[in-house]
Order: sequence, then structure tokens, then C-alpha cells
Amino acid sequence: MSVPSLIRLLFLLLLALAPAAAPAEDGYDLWLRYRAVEAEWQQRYRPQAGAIVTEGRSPTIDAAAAELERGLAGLLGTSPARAGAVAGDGAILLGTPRSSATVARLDLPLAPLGEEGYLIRSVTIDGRQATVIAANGESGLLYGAFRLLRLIQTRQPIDRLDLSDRPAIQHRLLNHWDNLDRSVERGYAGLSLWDWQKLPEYRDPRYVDYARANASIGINGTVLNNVNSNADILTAPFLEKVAALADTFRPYGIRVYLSARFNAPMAIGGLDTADPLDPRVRAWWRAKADEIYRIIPDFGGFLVKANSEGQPGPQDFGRTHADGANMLAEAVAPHGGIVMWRAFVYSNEQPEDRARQAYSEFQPLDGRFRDNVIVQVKNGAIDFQPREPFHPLFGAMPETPLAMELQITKEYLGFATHLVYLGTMWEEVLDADTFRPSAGTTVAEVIDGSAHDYRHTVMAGVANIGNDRNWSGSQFDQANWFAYGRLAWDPQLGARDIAEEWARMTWGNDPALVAPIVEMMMGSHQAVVDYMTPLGLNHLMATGHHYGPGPWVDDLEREDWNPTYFHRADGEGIGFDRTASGSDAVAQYAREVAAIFGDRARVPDDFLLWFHHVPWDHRTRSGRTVWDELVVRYSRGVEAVRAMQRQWAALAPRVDPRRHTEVSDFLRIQEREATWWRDACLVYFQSLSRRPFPAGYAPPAHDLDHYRAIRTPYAPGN
Ligand code: BDP
Repeated sequence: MSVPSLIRLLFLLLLALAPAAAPAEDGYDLWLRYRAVEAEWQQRYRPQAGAIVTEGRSPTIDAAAAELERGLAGLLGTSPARAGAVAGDGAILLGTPRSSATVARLDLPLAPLGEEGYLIRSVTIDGRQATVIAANGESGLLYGAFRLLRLIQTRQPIDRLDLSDRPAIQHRLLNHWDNLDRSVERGYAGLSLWDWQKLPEYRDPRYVDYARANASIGINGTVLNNVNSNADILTAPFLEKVAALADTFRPYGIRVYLSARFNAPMAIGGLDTADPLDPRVRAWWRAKADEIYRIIPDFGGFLVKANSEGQPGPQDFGRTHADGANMLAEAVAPHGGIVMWRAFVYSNEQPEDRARQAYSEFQPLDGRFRDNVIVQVKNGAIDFQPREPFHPLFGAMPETPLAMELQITKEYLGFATHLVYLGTMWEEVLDADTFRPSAGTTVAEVIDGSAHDYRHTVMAGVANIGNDRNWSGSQFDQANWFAYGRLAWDPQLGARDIAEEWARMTWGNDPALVAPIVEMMMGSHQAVVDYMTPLGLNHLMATGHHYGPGPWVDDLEREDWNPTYFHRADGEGIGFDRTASGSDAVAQYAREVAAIFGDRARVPDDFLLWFHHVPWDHRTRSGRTVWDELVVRYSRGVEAVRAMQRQWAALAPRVDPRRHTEVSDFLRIQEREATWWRDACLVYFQSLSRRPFPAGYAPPAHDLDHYRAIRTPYAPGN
């Protein structure tokens, strides 16, 4: 053999032996990256990662086993064989007592785990050491499989396991605000994943990855379409498409739900009314439900936005929300379906403080809903603002199951480009004490049903998912999808623990990486509140798209769409008086809560201007005047973004270049926009307060006219 061909041969040999280069990271894999663990961990894990044993088969068991195969292959570089029996040490046995005789024989304490819980134990089976993942229902196996993988992904030992878990909330749903033309209301991650035009024949393989991701965090339902809904989704051709998605998601324990347009009997049914008490209307909905369940036997039910922001509803026919909800509930009840009726209502004609309206409308209806209706309440009383006190309905409807609706997509929190971890914000709301019926009853306990013994429990998250390669529009927004799922599973989890788990799975386990990432995340919500709406301010966003500041806007058709309605700043002071001398919204809370929120001396500074109108020279807890404190907080928010930029820059050697650059670039956008927010708001408020900037704080670069003239008609998500 000639020398050159010898060299060639040698080269090819080397190439074959070299470890395959890891595929470039672009975020598609989310927290399910399954990149190889370090050598010493390989040693520790491998003995526990032998064959994957399933004695029975089903689509869900296969999905769980396939995930283990895929995960272990990536993490440990092994290709564990799929086997029908435990034959050697290190097997992972996956089964329910029904699917697996061995699991049945082990007589594990599965009873307390319900249908979706799971147990993972290191056991000995006929003298062989094995790990068993057992559950009563098959979706529990899926959750258990993902849990085992998560242990490895976060570098925890798996050789002496004895753990179990079950979800605290029954229905853990994503709400997609996706339109039939694939635009996504308040979506910043591209188009809708649902390619309606190509369904039902073509099922994008991405649908399976979507289902895997959701199953990995325990999400078990998805509302496919926008709450501002189009009745066409309920027509036969669309239902076939919906059925195709349902078939794809089913093995992953995920049911589909639809947003129903209340006047569908008129829009697509040829009736001249949608009056919920009209027998023809009731018959139409019953027939529609029957039609849906014929092709989607496990259809979850309906989500409804009625008589809100122009959507049709029962009040158009002189009926109540309960009449409307009960009519739909009756239609799906024979099939085991549920109706989620949104409490996000406010009306233009009502002179009442917008923050009070949902409570005024719904609280008196407590106990008037059929037993398969859940009233879905946003976390706060206004609208997904950067920070809101918990909604006063939580705790106030003991006879009606209440769901909490969170917004994962960051409509009011910097769209996809601002790094804002929402786990801390949600934790703050879930941990809030409702004092109903007594001290110590948190919002989480209302939602998980324990406070009032609810028969249904639901958590809903407005999805931030689109067809962008990284799913959520940004790498860090994946954390919000993840955190939402984890909190829906267990609302008692800590935001920091979730952040750490996500960081390890998404970026790597190097402590020098994990610690700063978690630190960035944990401070990020306070930062955005500071540079957008500090001290309890809210709704200062520009009109329509809500992109950027518009605190001066005062000319919209509805009074309660104007930022000036919300901040009420003038030459004397700033803030919305919601005490007894004002709208008295505080009275909707339990007495103990009202006593705190309603008292200027006791209200936390974070909610000062939400509940109080105070003079510019009012002293906050810091000892500074409100005006000075505004300047300090707005400036502090911008500084926090700059600190994140520095922290992230220092991580360059430890993060793959593509994702690192993307995050750096987004932080530059965030820094620019945070500065814009600070400057525009402060220059505007200064035009009213007529006070100087405190020493050491630079006044904005431009005058008010400059900021008022900024127009961004093409901002996304509108
Ligand atoms: C608001 C959004 C709007 C939604 C509405 C809702 O701006 O797009 O339709 O909430 O939740 O925050 O119904």
C-alpha cells in the first residue's frame, strides 16, 4: 500500500473512532437534550441502566420506554435493549399492575398515587438488582420515566431509589391563543405549530416532540385555539384535524380541548339565537358535543371567553354566566367533559373600577354552576401585568372550582426578547395568604382544591410556543414553559429549585454555570417590574401591541384601556385609590388582607400605587419620596439588566456559541428597551411631579415629545 493511501486509511480509522461531534445546540431539544454525562457519572449510572423491561405493550408504555431508550443512549452512550423480562442486573422495569405481572407481584404501595402518580424504587427481582417504575395508570409510567431521566440529567444518584410523586392538580393545561390562520395572539415565537392546512393527513413530527416536552413536565391537556375564538374550529372538517392532533398526543397522556365561541349555533349552526335557555340552542350544543366525542372519545372539554372584550356570551341574551356555562356543561357531561369558563370580564359600560368587575360579576354566582364547570381566573385582577396582587376571587368561591390562568407568553413582560423568569412571580401569587376561610390558606391551596374540597382542579397557562426553532422565541423563555408545568404539577414547588433543575438540564451541570444562571433568573422578574411598572403601577404599555411604554396615552375609546386610567398621576400625586375612599376594591379581599392592602403604612411598597393615590412627597418604606423611589427603581431595573449582561458574558467559555450569542444579542435588546422604558416613563412622570432627579441619577437623554413620537406599528403578537 502506498504511503498516501496508508495515511488516508489511518485518517478514516481515526475518524471512525472519534466520538461523534455533538449536534450544534439551537434550543430545539429544550430541557430534553440528553447530552452525555461526565465519565465518572457514566460509571455510576451504567450499572442501573441495563435492559428496559416492559411486559405488556401499549402506545403509552412504548412512548415511555422509547424515551428511556433515547435518554439513556444520549446520557450514558448505551443502547439498552428492550426486553420482556428481567434477565440480568440493572434492568429498568416499567409497568402498571395490569400491564406487568412482575410489578403486580412486587405489591408496591401504589394506592395513594392515583391514576397519574408514579413510584420509582431500587428493588431485587429474583435475585437481580433492578429499578422499577410503577404506576396505577400508564401516564404515570411516562412521568416516572421522565423523572428517572431528570435524576440523571441533574446528576443525582439512582442506585438506591425510593421515591414517589403524584400531581396536586388534575387538569394541567396549556392554553394556546392560536388562530386558524396560524397567527398567534400575543405569540412571539413564530407561527402556530398547528398546520391546519396540512392536517389531518400530514402530522408534523414536531407534534410528537411537543407532546414529549409537555409530558416531561406533567402537562396533560392542551386547548388548541385562541379564546377569542373562531366558530369554524367546531365544523366537521376542522374537527377531523383536531382529532388527528388528539391521536398524536394521546400516547403522551395529553387530551385536547377547544375554545368554543358562544354564538357558534348562529355562526355555523344556522340558528337565529345562541340563547342558552333556548331548547334549540341546547340541542345544537348537545349534538355538537356528541359529534366531537364520536371522533375524539377522550376530548377534554371547552374553554370559553364570553362577554369580554367583544366576545359573544349569554348576557347578549339577557342570561348570566352561569346559564351559559351550565348549558355547555350539560352538553359535555355525558361524555365526562368539563367547561372552563373565564372570569376575565370587564365592561366598558360599567363605571366600576376594572379591578373589581370580575369579582362583582362572579362571586354572587358561587354555587350556581354545574359540577363540571370550572371558573378560570387570571392570577391578578387586571390582566397579566408585570406584578399584580393575587385575584380577590381566590378564596371567595368555596362552592365553585376555580382554576388559575397564568400567562407564559410575556405579553406585558418584554415579549420573547427580555430575559424574565416567571417562576418567582407565580410563586409569589401561589404563596399568597387569602385568609379565607382563615389565616394560612394560600392561593395554591385554593387551586389544588384542598382549601374548599373542589371536585375539579385546573391550572391553565397561556402558551409561549410557536414554530420558532427554539419553540418559545428565546432560550430562556423555555424556562417559563418548564416552570409552568412543574408548578401545575406541584404548586408548592420553589421557583429557585425549578430554575436550578431547568438550568442543569438546559445548559449543563457545571456549578460555575448553574449558579450564575439561576441568579440571573431569580432576579429577572423584579428587574422587569422595576423598569416597566414599579411600586404597583400597571398597564403603562403602548396601545394595542403593548410593546414599549405609553404612560401618557389617554385617548382610547374605552377609559379602562388608557394607561392614565391606571396610574392616575397628576400634579399632586400618583396611584389608583382602591381603598374605602376610592373604588374600595380592597374590600373584595378577606378583612385581614384588606387591612394590609388598604393601609398606606402597611401595604408593601410593591403594591403601593396599585391600592393608593399618594402625593409625590409621600415617604415609601425606603424613606425616600415616591418620586425619588420611582427614579431609583426604574434605574435599578436597567442596572439589573446590565448586570445580567455581564454575568452572561462571563459564561461564554462554558456555553455553546450559538445559544450564547443568541442570549447575548437578546440581552442587548433588553438593555435598550429597559432604558427606553425607564427614560420614557420618568420623563413623563416628571412632567407631572415637577421634581428634580435625585442626586446621582441621570435624567433621560430626550424630552417627552421624543418618546411620545415613537411608533412601532409592526410589533408582533397583536
Ligand atoms: C389580554 C390580551 C388579549 C387577550 C385577553 C384575554 O391583551 O389579547 O385576548 O387578555 O385574556 O391580556 O382574553
